[in-house]
Amino acid sequence: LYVSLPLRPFSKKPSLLSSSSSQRLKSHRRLLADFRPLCCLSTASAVSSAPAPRTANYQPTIWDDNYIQSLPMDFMDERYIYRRDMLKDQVKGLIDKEHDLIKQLELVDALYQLGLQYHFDSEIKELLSSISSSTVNINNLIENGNLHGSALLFRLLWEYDIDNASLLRVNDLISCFNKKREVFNPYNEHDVKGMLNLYEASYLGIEGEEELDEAGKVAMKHLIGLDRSLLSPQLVKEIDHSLEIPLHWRMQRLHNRCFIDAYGRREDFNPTLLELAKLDFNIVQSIYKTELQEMSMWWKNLGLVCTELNFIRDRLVESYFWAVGFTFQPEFGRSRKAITKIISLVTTIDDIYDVYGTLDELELFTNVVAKWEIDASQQLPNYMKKCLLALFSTMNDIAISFSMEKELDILPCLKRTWVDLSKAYLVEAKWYHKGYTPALNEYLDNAWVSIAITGALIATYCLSDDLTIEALNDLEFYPPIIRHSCKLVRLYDDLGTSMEEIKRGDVPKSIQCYMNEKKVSEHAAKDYIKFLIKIYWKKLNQEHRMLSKCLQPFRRALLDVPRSAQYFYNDRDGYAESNSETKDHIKCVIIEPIPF
Ligand code: 0FV
Ligand code: MN
Ligand code: MN
Ligand code: MN
Ligand code: MN
Repeated sequence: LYVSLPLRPFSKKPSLLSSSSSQRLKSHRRLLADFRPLCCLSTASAVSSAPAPRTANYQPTIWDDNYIQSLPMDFMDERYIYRRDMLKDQVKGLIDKEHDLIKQLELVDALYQLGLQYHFDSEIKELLSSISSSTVNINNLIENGNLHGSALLFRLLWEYDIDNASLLRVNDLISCFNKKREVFNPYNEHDVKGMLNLYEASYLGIEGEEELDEAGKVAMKHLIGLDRSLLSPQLVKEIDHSLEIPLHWRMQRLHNRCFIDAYGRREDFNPTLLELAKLDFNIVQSIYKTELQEMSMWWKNLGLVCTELNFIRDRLVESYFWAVGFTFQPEFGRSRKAITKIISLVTTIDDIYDVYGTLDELELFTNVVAKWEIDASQQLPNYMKKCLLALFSTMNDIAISFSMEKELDILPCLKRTWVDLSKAYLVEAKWYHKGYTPALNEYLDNAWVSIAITGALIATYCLSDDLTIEALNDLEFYPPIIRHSCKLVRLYDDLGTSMEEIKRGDVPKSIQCYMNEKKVSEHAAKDYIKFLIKIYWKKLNQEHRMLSKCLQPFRRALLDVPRSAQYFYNDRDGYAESNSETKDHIKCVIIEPIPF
């Protein structure tokens, strides 16, 4: 079985980038690879005269499968579940018993930040609805200038998706703020918490809500200027954390883990709530470990890394962590597992397009994905066949096991995302080979697809327990809310990864496109991208407010995905560089239980 690889001439690229030494290096690697005339299907990697491989020199995974398989499942035991259920009943009692408006709101906020909200969905929704539909309550908050209460309520209504029924509007919040700002007392913790909540609430704004923006900026100034020595150390920590990254932008599970510690340091913490939070976190973590073990086994058996695809990023555990970022509630294991598989395959295919494939091969590959038939892959090199086989069979498996449960065929939808993705990848590959630098808008029109989030988002939609035939037929490819969410991830990814990508030899990313288009410095371009990120968050917020009836796990994922992206791509490529802060994040969410 021999496949001949097409010979490619060494093309000189007239681009802005072609002068860089790294670019020449990549071309040189490709040139060397071009001299490989024949490749034995079964022993390709063993050929002793094999040319220098095309590679990005990604480090191997730091997570050994043996290690994953031997993780202890400390909290699977019945007695923990029993204890948790007892604590849950006690907390329901707490919610019932509390009648002070501000204390009710603070309790609901603590439940949210501790990651316990999913146990008390109906109780909390009922409580918040009754609070927010009472004219007396709202008037009291506004007229008394209770900024802490009104900003907290505003944020909670958003988080629990009940803002439609609410009497509290942005205008009320602003008028409350205007009352308060005259008499703000920086030595009073209640006032300071009010500023903090207003600052947090300002991130929930949409385009056109300039007053909320302005109020948020004023609140930020107040928070920065506070005399920290006069506040409780715990409040200072929470303020500094918020100034670094607001609540609305945080990755949920990671925040829950941090907040459990923070809550335990508060002077007025509730011991029942804290015990429940720790125990529940550890129980859910054990579920994650079981899922991760299954995924690690799947990836190992798929065996892509041990073949001639050994140039790819081997990032199964990081992909699973991404999946937790999409959806963290324990009952969504099916989605998490599908997302993990999709992201691992996306990573593989992205590396084929960005690092290894030649343009001719990539065109063929794109066509085979569009046909979705393994038979069509005859002219392809072996490494591509292996990848396509893995792709088709994994997607088939996901769709078949779902159809056995729900009698709905989601395969066409999954397929569609791969076809669109590979086309977007090919566009970038062509740009790269031509040495073409698009304008920022032209780049983004393609790059929101090539960031490769659509597949996992559509899977989240399709694999929902509540999926109906109507919902499946209504699925659009792709509504603005998906585009905004993807665009945010793309912009975060470019901020974190494009410096290395350009050195390695890759298509110009948003920063470089903007630099080239506007003839500005890298620093100015990065500032512009950060500004765009704020705009896209507002667009996403707006679409999110309008989409209240949609399948819930999907609707939440649309926000949670860009949130997670920030943690991966915070000034570096924390996905490819697995030995970064990402490792600590994975440890605290998936590996290490919270000590009691
Ligand atoms: C992005 O890699 C990345 F992390 C991938 C493809 C894994 C899964 C993707 C997400 C869940 C975002 P890279 O920076 O190489 O992607 P681009 O598109 O810039 O080549
Ligand atoms: Mn890439
Ligand atoms: Mn790419
Ligand atoms: Mn990138
Ligand atoms: Mn952190």
